[in-house]
Amino acid sequence: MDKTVSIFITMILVAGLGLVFFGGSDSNDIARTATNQTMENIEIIDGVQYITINAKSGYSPKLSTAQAGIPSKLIVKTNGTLDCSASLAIHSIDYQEILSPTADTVIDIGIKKAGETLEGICGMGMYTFEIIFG
Ligand SMILES: [Cu+2]
Repeated sequence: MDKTVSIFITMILVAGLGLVFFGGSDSNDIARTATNQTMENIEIIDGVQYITINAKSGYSPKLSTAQAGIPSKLIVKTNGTLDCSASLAIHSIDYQEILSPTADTVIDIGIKKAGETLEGICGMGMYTFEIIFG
C-alpha cells in the first residue's frame, strides 16, 4: 500500500475513534456502528476473536478496535514480505519473531481487558500497528 493511501486510512480511523471517545451520548451509537464497519479485519469464530493484520511495507490496518473479554488471536499475514515488517515484536506478550515471507502466522494474545491496547512494532521500530480493546 502506498504511503499516501495508508496515511489517509489512518486519518479516517483516527477521526472515527475521536468520535467514539469525544462524541456525546447521542452520537456514540452512530460512531460505534461506523467504527465497527471499518473493522473488517476482525472475525469471531466459535467464541474466538481473530484479528488479521497484513504485514508488507508496514502493517495494515494500523489501528484496529477489537472486543475485550474474549479469547483472541492475531493472524499476521505476510505475502512476499521481504521488508522489516516481517520482523515482528509485540512487547506486551514477549513476542518476537522473524515471520516467513509468505504465511499466516497465528499468535495467541489471550483475553484483553477493556481499555487495553496491544502494539506491534517492526524490527527497526519504523512500522507499528495498534489494537484497542473495548
Ligand atoms: Cu522496520
